[in-house]
Amino acid sequence: MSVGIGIIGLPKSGRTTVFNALTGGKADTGSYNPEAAHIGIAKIADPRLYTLSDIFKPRKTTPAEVKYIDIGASLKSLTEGSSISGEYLSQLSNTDALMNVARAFGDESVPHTEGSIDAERDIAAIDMEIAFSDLAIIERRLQRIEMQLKGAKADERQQFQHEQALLARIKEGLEKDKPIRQMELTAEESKAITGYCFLSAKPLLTLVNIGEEQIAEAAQIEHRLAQHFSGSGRGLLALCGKLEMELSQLDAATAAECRSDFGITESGLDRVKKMSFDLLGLINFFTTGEDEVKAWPITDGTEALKAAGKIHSDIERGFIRAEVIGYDDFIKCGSTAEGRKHGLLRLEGKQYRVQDGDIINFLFNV
Ligand SMILES: Nc1nc2c(ncn2[C@@H]2O[C@H](COP(=O)(O)OP(=O)(O)OP(=O)(O)O)[C@@H](O)[C@H]2O)c(=O)[nH]1
Ligand SMILES: [Mg+2]
Repeated sequence: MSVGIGIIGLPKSGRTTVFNALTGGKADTGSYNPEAAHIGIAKIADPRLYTLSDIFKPRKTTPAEVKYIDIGASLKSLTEGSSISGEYLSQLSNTDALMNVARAFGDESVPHTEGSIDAERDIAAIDMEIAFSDLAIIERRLQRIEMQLKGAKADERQQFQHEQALLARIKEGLEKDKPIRQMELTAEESKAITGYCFLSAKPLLTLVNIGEEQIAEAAQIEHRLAQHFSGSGRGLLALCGKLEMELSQLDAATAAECRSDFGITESGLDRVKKMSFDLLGLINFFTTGEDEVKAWPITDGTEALKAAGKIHSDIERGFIRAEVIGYDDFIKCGSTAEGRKHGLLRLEGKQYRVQDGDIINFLFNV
């Protein structure tokens, strides 16, 4: 199952436009349909994958994928609770990260609910909505614990009191504008709250949606806002959603030409995907062969046995060893056989911590 990123933001900030650009989707912009969230897949362009593909010339080349969900409804309306909100909120809760699209583009034909354009104000407003959503969950839970404590036995009591104290501490932090991702929780505490799927615990990418006429200032806008809205588990970048959506519908060569006309050197979408990937703490390992060259996204720190399980449960079950060569070593040697000769192809065990760019052949027996 691929990791998921939930797109949030104020109405008319360009969420669906950005969603279309990222996923090559063709969902209607300029109107929002409360009956259906848009779900799409973005392919993560890792240049190393294509280099490997040039070498192996496989029948199939498969990049890592990230799922994006454009909920449409506002977070505020979800927290306040209407009939459809439960389902949307749970879809959002089940994502691995959030992306807030904040409007910076000016366009008279698209009125802003606040009457003016102010990205900084809107980013802060969404931060607040995220905190409110978590506070609402905590409030409800604390009330329940209060009730449960009344009839609890001694051993249960202690457990409830533990949870009560932890939630009270988190609540206090949230009220002081500190999102959960920035709180210093122990591994045990983090584990204790995973079931709540708190939104402010998720990594957050803020995407500042600028207009075409602001492209020349993109780096400055980004720099200014990133000073306030980046940090651990949090990233910010500026791009023109409308232009990126249009470019995403062209073939690669024409898109690159248009990009250079605007003085843009790098695909804004690739930057978004790369930053999402990094914020999620993901790295790629590769498998190679005549049939398929494939990038496998895993959480940084994953051990070889679990990485094997990503490919197939049989490979995890029957794991013997992993033959590993780092991407740079492989490129230097030009082939696995040469790598072996130079002692750069290593045999690793179950607990080997897979590194970004590792090319792995799992040996297994079932
Ligand atoms: N000028 C300009 N217009 C944009 C840009 N990005 C989006 N828009 C326009 O803004 C309007 C809203 O864009 P959407 O992508 O539908 O925004 P949304 O947040 O999904 O909006 P709702 O779901 O309807 O709340 C559309 O008419 C877009 O064409 C941009 O970078 N520049
Ligand atoms: Mg929309």
